[in-house]
Amino acid sequence: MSTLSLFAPAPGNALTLDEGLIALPGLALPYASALAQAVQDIVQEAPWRHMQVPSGHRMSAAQSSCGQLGWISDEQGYRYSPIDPQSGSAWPALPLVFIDLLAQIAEESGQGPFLPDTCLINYYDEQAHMSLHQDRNERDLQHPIVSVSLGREALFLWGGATRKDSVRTLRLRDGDVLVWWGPSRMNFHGIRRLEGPAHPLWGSGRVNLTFRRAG
Ligand code: MD3
Ligand code: FE
Repeated sequence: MSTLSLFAPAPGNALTLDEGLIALPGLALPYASALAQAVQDIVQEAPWRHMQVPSGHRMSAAQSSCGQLGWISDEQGYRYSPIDPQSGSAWPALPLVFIDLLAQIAEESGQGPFLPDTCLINYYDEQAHMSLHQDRNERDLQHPIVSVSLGREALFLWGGATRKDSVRTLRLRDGDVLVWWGPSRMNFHGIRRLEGPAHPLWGSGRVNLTFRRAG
């Protein structure tokens, strides 16, 4: 009897890095200027803010959201909300370039079409990081999460199913797309720091888009 591999071969430029983790290096590069314009438009409507976490600490990464829902954290806890508490109105819609990019990601990853209802946008400056955590506030944890890295490189921390598991590092570069599903979807992860030179569009910062189906 032979053991079947759980690592299904993915088409095109897709690399399978782990069980449930597909990388599409540089896939978003052709969209760079349209993505930068779209993020600029979103943060005009829903400005960057440093949210508090329930412990009372302030996040070092600045955040915004678009889509039907947006990510909120405060002393009350973590949740998704259809209203941006800062403006009292709905979040900006997902811009067309995000939808176009998602369609290409679906095609290149070999995953089915993915219909997110939110995109969380994180902004990291020189000082920002994101501690090791799991993402578990989405209603149905079976849906994949798609992340898109823009701007300066970052050292990504990628752990396992429990906090005790060993943590590996992965350098996330401008335009890199990762699709997290299955077991990888629940893995601990974080951002240690930014690295490398400034970026022509984003300067010394880094932006990360995470597309989620949260509701
Ligand atoms: C693995 N963001 O927003 S992107 C987050 O670069 C978050 O801003 C980081 O972790 C960032 O929650 C990491 C890669 C990523 C995003 C979401 C994941 C990896 C993930 C959700 C589940 C598992
Ligand atoms: Fe996360």
